[in-house]
Amino acid sequence: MTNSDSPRVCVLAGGVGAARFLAGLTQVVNARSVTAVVNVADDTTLHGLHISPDLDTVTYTLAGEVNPETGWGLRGESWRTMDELATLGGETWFRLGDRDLATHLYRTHRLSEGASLSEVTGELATARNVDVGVLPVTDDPVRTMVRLIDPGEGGPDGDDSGEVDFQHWFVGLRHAPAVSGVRFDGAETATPAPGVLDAISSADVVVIAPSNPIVSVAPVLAVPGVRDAVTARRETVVAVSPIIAGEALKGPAATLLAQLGHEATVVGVANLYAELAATLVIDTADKGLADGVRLAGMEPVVAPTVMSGPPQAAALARVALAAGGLTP
Ligand code: FO1
Repeated sequence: MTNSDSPRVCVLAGGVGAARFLAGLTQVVNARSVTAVVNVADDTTLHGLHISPDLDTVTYTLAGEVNPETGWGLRGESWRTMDELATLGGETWFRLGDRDLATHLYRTHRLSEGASLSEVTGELATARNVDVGVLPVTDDPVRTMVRLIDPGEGGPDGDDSGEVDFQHWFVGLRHAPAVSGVRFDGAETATPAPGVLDAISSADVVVIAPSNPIVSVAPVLAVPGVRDAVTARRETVVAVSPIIAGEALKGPAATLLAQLGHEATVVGVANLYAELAATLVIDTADKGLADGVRLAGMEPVVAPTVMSGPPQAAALARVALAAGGLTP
């Protein structure tokens, strides 16, 4: 398919689930007509390096270089730098592989030269021959802060506020402590990165990827202008539920939904997305909840949603596009 006759698709993306969906989508439509608008609120600074886990997960997956076991990081990774750092007594709780480190060195250096995060992201994607447009939702710093119900004595990292940044909770504390709230520090004053609002408005279909609604999709929508741009074209916005039979395939989405007072089912997801998207793709395991989704204000489309491999991811992409009125 040439670029000109390929439908334009914009995907609001978090990490692993979104990356697999995008890889499926590029089997169905021309990669050059796809734009991923990616969460940056998981970004963190370690060893003086700017780390953007979701941007890297999307880019590595589309490049065919992602570690297939973890879904993040690079395949064929080695850990000599981490081993050496451990010998020095350095911080090794967040594992940065030797190959992966090159990305963080490159990004941090270019940012220090004055390049924007979106420019650097484009350079990293081009270097890996990724044709999908990979855009951070914003070039400004936005960080997910997680409030813990019981931060323990003195709180995590000696901070008695009870709040930690996303990676300290997710990786450092293995997302074990219960959560009473999340906020997206910096979101109110952030502006969408160049091309983000246009990608959302001009796409034939917008897909909200099967990512965590609370800590992956919400921080994308929290950047001023993004939610409005999505809502304005609601009829051709399709969300794919990351919750299947009350569980997330990966990560703490179901637990977080429940802890923050939402129903940890496709109906809970529909309650969160009804204002933004006309259609919710739910797994066949949840077909009994289709009426509940409809009552929440979204049209349910029942299909297999587990992306166990490239054919399943491509099939899910086809379902999402058809739900948005496209038949590629
Ligand atoms: N996840 C882990 O569970 N442990 C890690 O040590 C870890 C390191 C890491 C390094 C680079 C990167 O891009 C991602 C990494 N992740 C790690 C994954 C990441 O924390 C989360 O999967 C995402 O932020 C959630 O979308």
